[in-house]
Amino acid sequence: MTYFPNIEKIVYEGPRTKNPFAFRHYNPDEVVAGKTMKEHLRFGVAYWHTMNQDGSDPFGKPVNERTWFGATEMETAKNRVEAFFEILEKLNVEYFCFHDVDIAPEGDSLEEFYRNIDEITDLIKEKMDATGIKLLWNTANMFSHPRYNNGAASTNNAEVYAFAAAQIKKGLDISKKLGGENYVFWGGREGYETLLNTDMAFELDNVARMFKMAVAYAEKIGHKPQFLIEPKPKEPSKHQYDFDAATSLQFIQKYGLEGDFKLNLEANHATLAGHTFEHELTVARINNALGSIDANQGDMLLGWDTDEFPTNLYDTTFTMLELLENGGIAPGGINFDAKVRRSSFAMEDLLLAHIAGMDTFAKGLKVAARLREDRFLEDLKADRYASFQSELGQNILADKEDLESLTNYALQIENIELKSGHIEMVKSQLNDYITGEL
Ligand code: XUL
Ligand code: CO
Repeated sequence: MTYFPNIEKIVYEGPRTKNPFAFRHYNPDEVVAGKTMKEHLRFGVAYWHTMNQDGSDPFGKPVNERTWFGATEMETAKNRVEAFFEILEKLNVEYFCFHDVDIAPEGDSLEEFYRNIDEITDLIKEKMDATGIKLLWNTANMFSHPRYNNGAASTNNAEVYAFAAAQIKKGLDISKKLGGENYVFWGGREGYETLLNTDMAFELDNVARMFKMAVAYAEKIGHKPQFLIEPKPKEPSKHQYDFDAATSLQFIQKYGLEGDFKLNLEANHATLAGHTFEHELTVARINNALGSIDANQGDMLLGWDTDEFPTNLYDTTFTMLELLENGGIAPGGINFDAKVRRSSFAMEDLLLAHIAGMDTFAKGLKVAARLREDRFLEDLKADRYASFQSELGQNILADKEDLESLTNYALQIENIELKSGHIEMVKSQLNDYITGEL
């Protein structure tokens, strides 16, 4: 059975190819900056956007043409696995990610949900074994069901808290079964609407308590994936507790979770928080917490999470600069948390959209590697901070100065010479790197 009979496995044909079902930049085994592109990029496909999106929006009915619907929900779920692995194989990606509810119907009870998950993960495991494709991360969807109206780990209802724990436990069991390399917590409903009825300290303590239970259970079953918190400032919660990288790091540090948790950063979540993605990546990197990324892009004119496929070369270049500076992203990866636009409703768009994202990242990697080879930003920064190479600067950095000694120095200064940053020139040179002229 094939769901994409007219599409062959996507291969690299170079930037001049006219074939839309070919990579123009992503050449998996090509070595860039000492590693293959495949090793650098560790691409993952998101089950939810690829297999579960129907193209509907608050104003319109489903539009996506999909051929995997069966007579029952379980039949559809099984067909989806089949189609999903065909997509993964044809795209030549190594990884995938899913929520529990993406892969199996919830049924009428927790037991039924567990049974469905077991049956579907058996199938997924077979496919993984046959293809060598691996699980980047899974997670529990603790935000769609009405029971999570007031949060999951931050709920006001102890029974809802128990239900969330049961979903996480199962999530870790299947992570073990499938050899998941990471496990993600995105707290869609972990936040609040108004402080009139919310005890913030109580809720945050409970979220940390849940995370610690997850770590303890992972240790108990002998399978400890890298745990990741995925920050997002708003939507669906008005005030989300994991607002951005800095807020999430403060939470991780307050509750002593540094050893077990890093961050899964998403581009569109960064822009919703009023940051560039590279800002978020840097905050995580300098705190040794850059775990994995959800690759997508937002729309400057819209105020919500549009989850578009990443096609902006500047953004992917800046992202890859950070990943290279981080020494790579493993055991994390680049997961396309992105969905095709409502107008891209054809089956083949699922492949074309991923090809676009993969090529944009591959090209961004090449540009970033060239920038690093030429020490373009390194030299720029070295020049900008050059005054700290002076005797005074070196003394400050060696903690040899204090307020009194610096005051004595300052009293002798007649004229401070400031240097121009020439930032417009820098941006123009960067354009030449992006267009390939430098
Ligand atoms: C929501 C989002 C999620 C997480 C996983 O904005 O990004 O899909 O990545 O729950
Ligand atoms: Co995400």
